[in-house]
Amino acid sequence: MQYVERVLEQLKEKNPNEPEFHQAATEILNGLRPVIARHPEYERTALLERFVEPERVILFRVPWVDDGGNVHVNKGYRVQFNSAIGPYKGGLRFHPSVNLSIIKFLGLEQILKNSLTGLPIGGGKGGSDFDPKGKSDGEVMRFCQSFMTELCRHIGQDTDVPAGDIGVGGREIGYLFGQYKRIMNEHVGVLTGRGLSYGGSLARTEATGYGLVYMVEEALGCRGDGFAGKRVIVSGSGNVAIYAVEKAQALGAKVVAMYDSNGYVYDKDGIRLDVVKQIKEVERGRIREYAERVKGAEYHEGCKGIWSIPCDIALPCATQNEIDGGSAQLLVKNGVKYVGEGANMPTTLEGISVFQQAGVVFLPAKAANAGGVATSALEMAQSSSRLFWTFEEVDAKLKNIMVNIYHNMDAAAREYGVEGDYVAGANIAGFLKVAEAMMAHGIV
Ligand code: NDP
Ligand code: 2IT
Repeated sequence: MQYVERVLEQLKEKNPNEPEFHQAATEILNGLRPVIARHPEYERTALLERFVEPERVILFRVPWVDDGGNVHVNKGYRVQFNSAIGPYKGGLRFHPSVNLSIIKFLGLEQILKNSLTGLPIGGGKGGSDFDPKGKSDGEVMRFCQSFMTELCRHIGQDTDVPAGDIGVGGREIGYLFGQYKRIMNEHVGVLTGRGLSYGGSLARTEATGYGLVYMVEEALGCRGDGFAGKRVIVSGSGNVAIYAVEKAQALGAKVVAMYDSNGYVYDKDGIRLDVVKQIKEVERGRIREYAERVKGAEYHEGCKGIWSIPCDIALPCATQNEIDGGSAQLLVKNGVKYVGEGANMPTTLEGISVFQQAGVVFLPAKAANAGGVATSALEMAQSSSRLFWTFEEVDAKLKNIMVNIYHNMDAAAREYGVEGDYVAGANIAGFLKVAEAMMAHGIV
């Protein structure tokens, strides 16, 4: 049996009931076939077997007390996946769906994404099945304090540097940081996405969404095109989605739809982002309220219908597997030309193949959403030098990184005989550096 098949088979056997992890590993290892063919030493040193096995998995109890005095217990996770090229780096997700499979798929993706940024960061991910939705600030604070009371012994500015992800934004990072500082007695860059008053970086809030649009802009530009006048759909209405809309609109696109987990809004006149920000960032409300406030806008229950709206560019920015094969076919039928993944693994394997077969320019998550973690690494650089850069400086570095990632994955795809296949190109370009470092370190 071929090496890639054997590793995937063993992975499924050893890690049953982890469908998201299987999916991410399948996508990655399939993309790496041309690399494996050129490097027989990888099989001899069981490089892929080591690559898909986390260096460390930490599972812990998170007890906390709600406002009514009731005691709750959640699960806490930190998967320290790969530290070959730098300290573990990756977000924390607080969402009721969180389980080991989801954290492992995110961690595996993160290794290659972080490598693609060109900055010295390894891969990790963590989180909890805690749901911040509907909780008071006090409840969220007590949960974060309990979570960090255990996590603090496993992380550090040179060991593992968490950040935000779904359900973890500025508020949560503040509470987590406060508890870390209190227990460890050190004010260091152990988390990124920090507030500007305590060591955060300008443009980190905007970075993932802006970075996504910078990459799509580069892909458009290389084909003699641009965002101006394009119809765009952005799924989600959280951090990544909001700043993707902001930058796409600034470049002249018309964003016509967004959603949250209850349903989507369609605004034929173009989404009014000030209204979305007020609902989501200030009031922590639901997207349905948009249609109550903006004349001519429609609200539809359920998420899937968003993909039936005709568009030129689709930017899935909510969660994994939000575009399945059927939704991809609908998008293609309605004329989509570019798909840029803001969320992690938002397209199923079937969906990816539908897009690629139809000639859609498909920009995979680990490349297209790398702007967030890249700017986190810029935050780490600023913290350790005790110097802070202007918004314009950080934004210019971010743009440069996104353009470089685009060209690196494009070049890797060409070099390995899969021109235009950016899924393979991103996997290859990200993997080569990690593999080289792992080979240099011996069997560890
Ligand atoms: P937020 O929590 O800010 O927003 C998440 C958005 O996605 C919300 O609108 C949420 O709706 C929606 N959503 C979540 N789960 C589902 C679901 N099961 N079905 C439909 N909608 C859902 O998170 P982020 O914007 O930070 O993250 C979004 C995606 O981007 C994730 O995949 C994350 O991993 C990825 N990402 C984030 C980065 C960052 O810097 N923040 C960096 C790179 C990738 P609701 O409010 O109803 O739950
Ligand atoms: O998926 C991701 O890249 C993130 N959630 C951001 C991670 C980070 O460390 O900034």
